[in-house]
Amino acid sequence: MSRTSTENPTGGIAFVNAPAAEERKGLTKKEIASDHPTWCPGCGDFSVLALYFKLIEKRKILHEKITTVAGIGCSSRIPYFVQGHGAHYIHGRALPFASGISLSRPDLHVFVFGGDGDAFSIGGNHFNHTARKNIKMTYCVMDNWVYGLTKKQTSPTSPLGFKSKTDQWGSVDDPINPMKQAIAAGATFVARTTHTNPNHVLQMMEAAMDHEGFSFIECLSECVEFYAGAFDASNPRKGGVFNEVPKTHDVTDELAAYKLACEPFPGSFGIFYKVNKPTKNVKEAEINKSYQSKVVGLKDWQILQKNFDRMK
Ligand SMILES: Cc1ncc(C[n+]2csc(CCOP(=O)(O)OP(=O)(O)O)c2C)c(N)n1
Ligand code: SF4
Ligand SMILES: [Mg+2]
Repeated sequence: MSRTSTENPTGGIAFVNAPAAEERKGLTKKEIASDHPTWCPGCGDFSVLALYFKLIEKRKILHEKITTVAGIGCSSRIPYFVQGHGAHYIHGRALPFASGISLSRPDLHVFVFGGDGDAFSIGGNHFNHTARKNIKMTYCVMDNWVYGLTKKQTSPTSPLGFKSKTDQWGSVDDPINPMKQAIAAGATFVARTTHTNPNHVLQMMEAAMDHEGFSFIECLSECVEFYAGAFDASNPRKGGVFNEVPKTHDVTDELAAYKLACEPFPGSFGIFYKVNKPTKNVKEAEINKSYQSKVVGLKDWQILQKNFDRMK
């Protein structure tokens, strides 16, 4: 058994007497599954959670290398069901919280989960800004086209005519298109999947995790209680069609990605857009490094004083 030195660039936690990561076995589902999920039987969110466990198992991600963050909503309950570090945070505010984690601990895989309301209503501005800043994390939005937790209000992705407690005569507002929004906001990885195709969900999660930057996945996840059948047209077992992004699609072509995003439902599934750009994590680390070299030997209060003097 050896002592791990975590490659944490900011210093921080050292796991005394823990075996080195390479000597340790990956976690099993039993070790990472927490409370029994409290979702309604048949809810699409079960599938997303199961595939997240599979990802952790398959990629041998250790407890101290992963964190699971969410906002508020049925989908956002995920961190409760994962035996690991994470936070069930404030409605719509999962991304700023996750950004803090990512920027201070770039060695972690930061996974953020949430719903369409959490991501695109109350959290809409955070979505745009986290995407444009290209902060390294994976954001999986479990889109069920409705507010599930609060029992059926119209969400930003509910289609026109959707009858809910807030639109009793049917919604009259054009829904947002998460894929168009993610591309336009500047996300460097944009993918689409559906809970009814587990292999595909895992494939997208792996690709997103491996992306150096802000990776966004829209995962259709049916709310069987308040919007049953919403995604049948994308499910071959219900007479629908599941079309993958054509092999000829150039994922670095923003306009081509936009065209895919404009296809009528059920559209295509897969990676629409993926480009490499420097992350905020890297850019900030460079600034920190260069500043640290200028304040060698100074005490904290002296560094603060220097900053205040500069602001005069
Ligand atoms: C500041 C704030 N406003 C409103 C709420 C009430 N609220 C809780 S979850 C939710 C929407 C959930 O919808 P979504 O994000 O789509 O998640 P789902 O339950 O469908 O998975 C709302 C409006 C809240 N908890 N906090
Ligand atoms: S209300 Fe809908 S989204 Fe919430 S747990 Fe039940 S089926 Fe899932
Ligand atoms: Mg929802």
